[in-house]
Amino acid sequence: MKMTFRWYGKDDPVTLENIRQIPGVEGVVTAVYDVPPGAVWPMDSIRNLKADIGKHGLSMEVIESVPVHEDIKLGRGRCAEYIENYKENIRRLASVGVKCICYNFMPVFDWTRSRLNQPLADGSNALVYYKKDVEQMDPKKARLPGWDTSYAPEEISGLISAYQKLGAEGLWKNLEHFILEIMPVAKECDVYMGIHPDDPPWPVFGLPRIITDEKNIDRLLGIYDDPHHGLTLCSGSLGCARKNDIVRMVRKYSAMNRICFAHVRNVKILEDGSFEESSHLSRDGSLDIYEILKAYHDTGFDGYVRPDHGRMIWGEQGKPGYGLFDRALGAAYINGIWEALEKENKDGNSKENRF
Ligand code: DNO
Repeated sequence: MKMTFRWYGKDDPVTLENIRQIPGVEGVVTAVYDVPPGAVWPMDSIRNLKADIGKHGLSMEVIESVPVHEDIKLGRGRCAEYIENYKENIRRLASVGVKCICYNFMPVFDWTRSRLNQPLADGSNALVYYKKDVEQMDPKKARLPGWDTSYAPEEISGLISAYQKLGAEGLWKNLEHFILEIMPVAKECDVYMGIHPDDPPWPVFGLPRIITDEKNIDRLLGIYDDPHHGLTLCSGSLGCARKNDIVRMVRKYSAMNRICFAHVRNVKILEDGSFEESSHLSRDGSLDIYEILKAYHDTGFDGYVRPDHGRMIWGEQGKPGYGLFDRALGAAYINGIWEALEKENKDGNSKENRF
């Protein structure tokens, strides 16, 4: 397991100096942020990013994300050109030593929450998804930080109706086309592509969502049978649906070598199926983080891991979900469990390391 930490580049209030001081963190997970979705990333930007990170003693082996343009997901417009650009980005990133790329195939909106700073009982603030709020939300007006802000409200309505027409099967068809196009390039470059599950894993605002459960993940992996075509297994995204047994999924897909990147976080599922993001600690949420990490350990997981969203604690102001303190506590907690697992199982697993 290689511990990493997400960093949003020079504008991130969390600095590389901060990240370097978190015990056990070897690398950052980042992206070139000033290029619109679909475009080729300038080689200079990629090299400068890597150099900056390297100066701080950290590696840049994971990119999150290379965004997939809506034309690719909708199979229309400049889809073919954007797919070629995507391949070029894979080649460029591989040329500087990137080994894993995270992406998602969610229509229009990435992760969706209804409140970004809901006070919890302990006085911290967290991201929450209250079903009642979401029913009242107008996706054309709301703006959340995970969402691509390059669309005007009029464009959003058009996109929403295009996806409603496309439906889930249409989206599958376009995902299959995308995977079959990019995977031979990724394989040749020895880059592991890890698709991020839909967050939350159910349709939102009437838009189809397909990377949602074990059945669909089996279907997804069947599209191209190679470990380079894999998952960013996000425990909190899949885990906010009660039907998903995360420990079982980790055990299964990690044993198959189909997880290249692990996002570890906890969520507390409420009675009506709403959820609040909690601290990483097992007892604070609905997921058993010890059992999840044990499943990774038992299956010889050698991929990248990062603590995921944190609450805002100790008065920190920052990017929702991505402050320093609570995520650093998450990293320390994961490190602690992992060390215990390593020491209790000294014989380890004899799998060959990929990374
Ligand atoms: C949320 C993140 C996601 C993820 C993308 C991957 O905090 O995990 O936004 O980066 O879905 O493309």
